[in-house]
Amino acid sequence: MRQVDADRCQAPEAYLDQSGSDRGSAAEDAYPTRLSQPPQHLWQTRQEPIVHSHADEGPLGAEQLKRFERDGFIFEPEFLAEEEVEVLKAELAALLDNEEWQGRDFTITEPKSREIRSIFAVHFLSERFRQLAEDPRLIGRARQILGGGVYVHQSRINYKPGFEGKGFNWHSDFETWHAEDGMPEMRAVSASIILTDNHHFNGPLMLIPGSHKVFVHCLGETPEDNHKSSLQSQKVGVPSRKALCELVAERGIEAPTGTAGGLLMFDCNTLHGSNANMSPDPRSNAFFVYNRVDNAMQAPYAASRPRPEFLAHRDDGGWDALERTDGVSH
Ligand SMILES: O=C(O)CCC(=O)C(=O)O
Repeated sequence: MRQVDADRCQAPEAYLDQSGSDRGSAAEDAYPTRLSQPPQHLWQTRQEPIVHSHADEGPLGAEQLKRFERDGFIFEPEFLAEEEVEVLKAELAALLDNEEWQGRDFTITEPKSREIRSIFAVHFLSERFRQLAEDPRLIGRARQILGGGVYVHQSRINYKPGFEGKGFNWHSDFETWHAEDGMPEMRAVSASIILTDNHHFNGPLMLIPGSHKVFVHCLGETPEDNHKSSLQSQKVGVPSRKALCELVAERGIEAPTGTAGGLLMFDCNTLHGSNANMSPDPRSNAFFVYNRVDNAMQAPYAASRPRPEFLAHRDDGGWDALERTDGVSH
């Protein structure tokens, strides 16, 4: 077990709201979070299985499934051919250049500049990214892990230009999707295609192996329209430092790296984050989140209203970039 600096493991006071009590719905909620008081336990055990089917169903082999079950992620280098990556890179460049998408709610800029940080709903904005989201190689992996039919709950590209791209705080995606979108259970998986080489210095994704097996309760109630600031810099829905210190001391941190075209599949509850890109090299990764069809969104578990649909698509669904979220034509 690694030594940790005890002072640094204290929860920052900013996360504590001393005024209120825990949310009323916590009693029925399998995964209470966004609490106003520190919980009795830092985390609870996950209730759902991690891998729902077997290697003989393919495409993942027994060893890969075993690692996914143990670590909460697997990385497959050189998953896409070079030519496929070149086409996707050109498509990303076209998305970034499209003036129609700039300033829209699904295009997120860095907190202190106009640099694009993320573009959401890319499988609706781009035919090529739609094809990628529906690629049988990805759908097959998601179906195998989740053991049933899936749909794309969310897609995004996180763009980290050299020197300028900022980091992402530690979080479990499931924590946010549960609290703010109403995802009931841990039956979702992310497929992240790395579109540029990811190396140690350009802010690759970092994950805490094994963290998907516990649900870390987060402190701090969800502010109104939290997504407007959290997608630039997440403050609520971040595990306490104490929880992070304990999990990292026991399980460490891994950052899969490789050339463009690699595929990272990670469980919806694996804790992850990333550093700023201080290198000259850009780092862009595309993410497709597959949710099992019987895990449709309910009312948010810890927010006053659901987030806009570009963050949480439905199974039945269309989404139109030319519609505002309030239904008014843009
Ligand atoms: O792209 C990254 O470096 C972090 C991504 C991430 O954590 C997220 O989008 O939830």
